[in-house]
Amino acid sequence: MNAAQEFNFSIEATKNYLNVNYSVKSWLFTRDHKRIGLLYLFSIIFFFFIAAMAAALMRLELLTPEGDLVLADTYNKLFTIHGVLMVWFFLIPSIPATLGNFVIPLMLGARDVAFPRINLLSWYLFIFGGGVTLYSIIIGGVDTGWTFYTPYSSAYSNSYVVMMVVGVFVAGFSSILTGLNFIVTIHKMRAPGLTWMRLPLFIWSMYATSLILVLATPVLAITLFLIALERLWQVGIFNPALGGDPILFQHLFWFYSHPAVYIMILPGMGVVSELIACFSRKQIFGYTFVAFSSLAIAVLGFLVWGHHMFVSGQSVYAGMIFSLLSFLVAIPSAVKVFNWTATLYRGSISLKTPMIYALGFIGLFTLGGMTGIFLATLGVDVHVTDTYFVIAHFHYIMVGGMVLAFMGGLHYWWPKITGRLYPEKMGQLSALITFIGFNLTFFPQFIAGYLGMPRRYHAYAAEFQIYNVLSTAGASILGVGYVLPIFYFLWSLWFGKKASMNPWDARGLEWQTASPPSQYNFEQTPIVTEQTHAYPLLTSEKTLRKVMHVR
Ligand code: HEM
Ligand SMILES: [Cu+2]
Repeated sequence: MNAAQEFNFSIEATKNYLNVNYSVKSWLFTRDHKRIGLLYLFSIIFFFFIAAMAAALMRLELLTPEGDLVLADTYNKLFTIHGVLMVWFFLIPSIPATLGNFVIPLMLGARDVAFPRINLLSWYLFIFGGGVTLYSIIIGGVDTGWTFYTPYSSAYSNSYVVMMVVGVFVAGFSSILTGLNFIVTIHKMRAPGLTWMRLPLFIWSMYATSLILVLATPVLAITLFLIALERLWQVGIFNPALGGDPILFQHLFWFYSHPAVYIMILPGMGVVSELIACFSRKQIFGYTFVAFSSLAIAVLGFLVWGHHMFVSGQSVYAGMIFSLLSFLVAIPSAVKVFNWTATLYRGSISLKTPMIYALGFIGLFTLGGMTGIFLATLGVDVHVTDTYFVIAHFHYIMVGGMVLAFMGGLHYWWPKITGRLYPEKMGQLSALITFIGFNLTFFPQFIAGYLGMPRRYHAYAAEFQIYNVLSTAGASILGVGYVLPIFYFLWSLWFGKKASMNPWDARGLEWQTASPPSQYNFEQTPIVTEQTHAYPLLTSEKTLRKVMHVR
């Protein structure tokens, strides 16, 4: 950068979306997608830490085989708090509502999302739903688990099920509105020249995610509504005593909740595609395949819900079909993993913090996915269903996959969001601590589960203690990995180096505006002439020498 540019840049940097106005009101009534993204960021971090406290208490209880720390009933409430908050108030909104809100318009070269006011409304619905859910916990808690299985939840559980269900119901509308907003934004607000086949892969993944959000969430809303109906007015829907069918609940619930796991993982895959391209300085291998595999996952995701019901008493033939269909989802997922690997091959790789998270994602997601194939195999699932094997599997996908991608994305876009650089060494260190802590926490659970340790109990047979001690030790390390970034991110806000427009030398329109961006993102609407991840084939003499095998 020459002096004139530097000067220009510093003038631009004085007025941006963060400091155009400071009042609380300007934040609470903002229609700026970037500020709304930040509002979501604070909110989901808040919910994450409450849910993590519940997890910490559970892991402490499970340190010893006896139930000596909390009562069985309290334990049930803890895993309900943990599951409900993690799934509905952290995982589902995490990448779409925070990073997605922030970067989608920037990546498209747009001023904002299509419906800025609805975007703000989504956040209020989310907060209201979260508030109601927290209130149901404070006044007594719920012990049904996050799945609210009937007829326990609708007839027997002596707790605040209806209130918690209302909280989740309201938050669902926030999801639907966010999905609609993104779909319209991606269709209508792309900069001139930004054709579908030039879109960043993150946008493709958010598009597929939004389709699921819009199509699946209403089913959840109806299901929760039916629970309330049965519980409050004894309308026979799920309770056999009233002429209902509990299996119906499971069908409805999983028809939403299986696709919901793709709401969690697809955005993660989108982030990882961006990171792999940027930090190996290559176009993603097989761009079109990676883009369409997101859509394939979204579509297939609607056909496999019955793999959660192999032991529910559904027809054996249904079980066999669901088992087969579940294997099919492995294909588009594997396409992505293979294509990322092919991208890395002979790339000019730099192991910056976001890249470490991305590589961690690939490893853990692959392990989580492969154990998913075990669970999709009807006969194997009958053996490990409701054991810690399942807990390990979904934590590998959701925590090892999604949370790592979220952290990777947050580090990657942090300079854009705040205009500051975080301390790189600290970032690398916490990524490493997270990776190690994660594996120590959840790998032993595969073994414990395979050997038969059941889930959702506050006490267990003494033979499983060794795995639980390892797991609790791992959880403490993992906790350090999660807490460290909060400190250095805060530190960077005051003491971090000022970030330039494009500190990673990354591709994509979001890097062609100031860090942090001005209120309306771009001074002029950018015009796009090439694909987003198109890195020049060879970046430096060093790479050239490496590729040509010259020393
Ligand atoms: C911080 C590390 C974490 C630890 C130590 C942890 C620990 C646990 C434990 C002990 C259970 C209960 C298992 C049982 O008895 O059935 C559980 C369940 C669960 N966890 Fe985590 N967890 C962690 C992070 C997460 C995260 C980040 C998510 C989501 C993003 C998550 C999602 C869930 C879900 C959905 C359940 C199922 C709850 C249920 O059985 O109803 N966990 N976790
Ligand atoms: Cu599933």
